[in-house]
Amino acid sequence: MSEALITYELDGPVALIGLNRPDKRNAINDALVDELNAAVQRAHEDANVIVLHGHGSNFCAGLDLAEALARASGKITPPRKRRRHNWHMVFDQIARGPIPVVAALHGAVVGGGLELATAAHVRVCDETAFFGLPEGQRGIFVGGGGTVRIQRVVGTTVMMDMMLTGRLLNPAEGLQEHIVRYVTPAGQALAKAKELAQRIAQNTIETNWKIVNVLPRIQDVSHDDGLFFEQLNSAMARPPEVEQRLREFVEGKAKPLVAKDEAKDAGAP
Ligand code: 1HE
Repeated sequence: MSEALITYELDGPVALIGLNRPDKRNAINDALVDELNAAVQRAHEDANVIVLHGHGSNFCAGLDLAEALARASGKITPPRKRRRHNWHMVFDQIARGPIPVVAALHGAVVGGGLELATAAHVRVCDETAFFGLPEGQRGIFVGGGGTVRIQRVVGTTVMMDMMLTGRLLNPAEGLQEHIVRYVTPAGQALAKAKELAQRIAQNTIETNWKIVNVLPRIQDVSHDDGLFFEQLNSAMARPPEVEQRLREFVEGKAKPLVAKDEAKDAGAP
């Protein structure tokens, strides 16, 4: 049997999902999308938080261009199930699934790799990372939700420039354009992502679900509707665990909040 294109590991409440095609720079082919889909579904059953990372020297080189060529030249036709497991559906399961996802990025984070990264909720990179959208150079277009998600993250001006000119962003620029929130020294993005995931896992499952599901939806509606949804969600039934957490705070027993400038501790400028 050939080696898995996706690795899956459970570390307490955190599922580690790794892109595992390092010899092809973790380029995304149909088989990898299917395995990613299965891993994400499994994590939704097993875990409270996902860490998404790449094996080898890059996070992800985007669409598998060799497979895309084979398809464009009629050498292969996509299997029927691709209609169900396409990029949009799988990336949406990451972005709007029940649990938060932290992405650990390094090396190439380009094309579909950047689309995948921006489906995650918190993104960390190390100083080897670079971000790009080389679709223009390849004669294709983004197809993994980038027009919706990347444009929201970096804004039209930056995405337009990246797509038209092929400009690559370095980690400092990635931080400036909100592609990442944390920059670490080389080789430490995964460790930082795991640390953040363990911290996120200490929140209640219900609040994490609301954060990753309510925030992006409120971004899509009007001011009035947003306030209405917010009210509905804050009024939703509170499990006993919430009462206990509120009591801990009121009685002075809650843990202090984490230092505000911790992004700087993580190596950010
Ligand atoms: C690939 C791919 C790939 C590498 N599809 N095989 N993505 C791109 O335009 C990025 C294309 N890749 C690169 O620019 C470079 O490979 C990297 C900068 C990512 C890494 O460079 P490097 O020097 O470490 O590796 P390499 O020697 O270029 O590649 C190593 C192998 O990986 C080589 O295969 P080999 O059999 O000759 O060893 C490459 O062919 C292979 N490889 N990247 C297929 N992408 C749904 S829409 C989304 C649209 C997009 O994602 S567009 C962006 C596509």
